Amino acid sequence: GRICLGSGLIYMPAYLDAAAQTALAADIAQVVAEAPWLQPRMPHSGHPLSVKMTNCGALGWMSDRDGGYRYEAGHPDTGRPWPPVPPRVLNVWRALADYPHPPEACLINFYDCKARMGLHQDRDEQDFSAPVVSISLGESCVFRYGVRRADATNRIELRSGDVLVLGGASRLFFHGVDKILGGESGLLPGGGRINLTLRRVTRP
Ligand code: MD3
Ligand code: FE
Repeated sequence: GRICLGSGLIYMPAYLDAAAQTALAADIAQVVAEAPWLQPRMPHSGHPLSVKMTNCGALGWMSDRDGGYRYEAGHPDTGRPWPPVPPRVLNVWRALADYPHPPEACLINFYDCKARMGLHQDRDEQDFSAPVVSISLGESCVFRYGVRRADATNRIELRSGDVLVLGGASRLFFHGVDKILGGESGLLPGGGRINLTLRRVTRP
């Protein structure tokens, strides 16, 4: 099913079946072996975010105390370029993004049972005309979004295999992850939740 939640936000519950989720989890494990998890930090304060992150694709999102939020072409510790986006991940973008160019960035977020992500906008990209495509794997979470920071927000539960497409006006919605829901997903060996966000960074 394809559920329109308004303003270009499309929710596709169970877009990936169990076999596709297993295959994607293996693809991501391979990326993480080449590009180990990073602890992102808030600009200026250096306060750590509760999620761990890594990337694949030409550009990867990162944040540290001195450099702030930005995209970089390689992993800060290994000095190597980010691994390529796995073909199975690119297929999801091709099928759903309705955008004639490939994504440049695939941010991989890892949430343990206590991690969360505060309400924010994604605006470190130069091109907001491209959608963001988000793929959820592992434990479920409570995802929250709203048009403006002060507005009433909507909550949906995102489960393993669900996909969101944030196009049109929803591209600049405020959003966050309130809570990881204790799980029986069993997809990820140590538990937890992984989210992939596919993005265009530069104008084509
Ligand atoms: C709504 N990640 O990495 S994905 C992020 O589950 C991020 O890890 C969350 O927010 C996560 O920036 C949410 C869903 C998502 C991604 C981008 C959006 C929702 C969005 C951009 C605009 C509006
Ligand atoms: Fe975001």
